[in-house]
Amino acid sequence: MSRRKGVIERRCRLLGDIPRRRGLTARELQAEYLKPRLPVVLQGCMDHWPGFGKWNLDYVAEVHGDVEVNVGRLFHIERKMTLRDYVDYVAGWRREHDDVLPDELPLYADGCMVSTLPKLADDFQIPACFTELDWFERFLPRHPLGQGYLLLGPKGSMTKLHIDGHYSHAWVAQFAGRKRWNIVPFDALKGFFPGGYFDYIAEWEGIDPPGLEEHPGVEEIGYHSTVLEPGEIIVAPSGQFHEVYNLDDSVALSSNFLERSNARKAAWSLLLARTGIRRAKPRYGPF
Ligand SMILES: O=C(O)CCC(=O)C(=O)O
Ligand SMILES: [Fe+2]
Repeated sequence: MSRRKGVIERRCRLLGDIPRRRGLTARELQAEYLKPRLPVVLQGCMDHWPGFGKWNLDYVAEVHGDVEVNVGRLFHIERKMTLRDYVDYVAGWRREHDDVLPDELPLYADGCMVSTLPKLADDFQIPACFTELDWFERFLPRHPLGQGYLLLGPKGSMTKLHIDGHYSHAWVAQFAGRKRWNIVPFDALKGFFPGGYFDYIAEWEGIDPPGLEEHPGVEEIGYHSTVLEPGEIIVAPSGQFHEVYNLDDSVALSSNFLERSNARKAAWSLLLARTGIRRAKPRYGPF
């Protein structure tokens, strides 16, 4: 089956896989990965979650079929559908496009706040290495970026190159299916954004940097890549561009967090957005 490849995977230089760690403490995560801004895959955190091995598209539709979710492509919300209708849509799309992916992307339900799905609430426990560090929970418990989101999509759905809002760190826990993750640090691409990070999230979120594809130095830009397997959690620290492809029908849970090493920049970013001086457009809505 043909597979889509984003601008990073097509044009940049693969540096290697993303390391896997088991039993990492909050302090180790902070010192070895968050502070130096290095991605990592955590293994073993989901082994005892009741939802791991149980959550898949059919299960979500079975327990919360009537809940309406936004669906769209490439960060543009196109409409609302019930989870039952969305899962039917996915099955239909997969029947039609099992072997060869069409140019058109399938609809992706990638912003479904998990708090709207109470029957899933007891099926996971956010790992202590995040909760012990997280400042959203402590200072902005209702901020949308700190909430958990379910990402549901068929094989062939994707998230275009982007960076997460307000200098936040992101984690994504994979329940079903696999995802290809390609990651490049902001510094490697900052030449494309004369206004810096804030301009990117304000103006360019989800859009491949203009000119990157044809840029003469593009082959020198290094990226890390991995296939995230069910039961694994990837951590993308603040300022990491990522493009993500669902290699199978996929169910994942994602959230963002702040801690000592990104909180100061995040606080400025949140403040500027709040005052309207700079208008950030992080991916999950108007905040
Ligand atoms: O899994 C995906 O499609 C993208 C996830 C992502 O970019 C995130 O949660 O920050
Ligand atoms: Fe992201």
